[in-house]
Amino acid sequence: MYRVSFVIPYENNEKLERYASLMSSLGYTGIELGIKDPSLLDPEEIKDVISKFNLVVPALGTGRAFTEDGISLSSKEKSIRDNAVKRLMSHIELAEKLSSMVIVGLIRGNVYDKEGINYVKALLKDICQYGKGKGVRILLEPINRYEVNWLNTIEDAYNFIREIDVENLGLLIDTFHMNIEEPSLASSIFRFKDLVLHIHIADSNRFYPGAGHIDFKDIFRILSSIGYDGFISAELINKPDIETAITKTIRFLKSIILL
Ligand code: LER
Ligand code: MN
Repeated sequence: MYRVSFVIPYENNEKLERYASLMSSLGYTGIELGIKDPSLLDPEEIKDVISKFNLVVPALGTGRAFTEDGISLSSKEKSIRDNAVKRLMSHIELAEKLSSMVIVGLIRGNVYDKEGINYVKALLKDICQYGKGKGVRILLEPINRYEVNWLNTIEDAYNFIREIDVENLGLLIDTFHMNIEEPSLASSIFRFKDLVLHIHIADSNRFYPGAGHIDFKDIFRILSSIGYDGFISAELINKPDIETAITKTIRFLKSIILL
């Protein structure tokens, strides 16, 4: 039995309620939120909507801080790095209230030299310590080379986590990125299983599962063999529209696994 969630970029409570209602009626148990700046939101209002539909928020996405506000942990400018830390701390504060994990994906930024890598290493360690004090786990996500220029493979992210050496930092693996970067999706999951805390699914074209050529049956076989008990969270290009993507995803999953 897997718990399934769907990633939505949070815009307002009205839309959140609409998507939460649809997801809950279809059998989702989680809704993952991509939030640009949590300090601008009322956590209690979000909590109310989520619990009304018996959903939980397995993870909070932070990438919009990079794509929309241009802030990153690797920036050469100290004020931008400080902003990235501040932003991630506010994600952690919201995550504490929602019992979520916090994703560090694009917000790490691109690196061009050793200095950039060292900034991220030191700041991520601080962020993890802050999360630890609040009982929040942090997820480092390997992302494909066309979106960010380092930590593209699971192996690279795994080794980086080992170097940082804090207990509340794990891996978020994403089938879309894996399809570009990994030699074999199933073997990579198996090799790095001890740090896998969360999974994003999308098909090879980033549309809903079943729309491309990723072998999801093979992925679920390996997840079952390693005893993965986290969420399966769909993060998609929502075409032709989000309602269709939400519906087709869970229909496909129900056709290949027990939900
Ligand atoms: C974030 O989870 C991700 O996978 C990136 O591709 C940014 O969208
Ligand atoms: Mn992802």
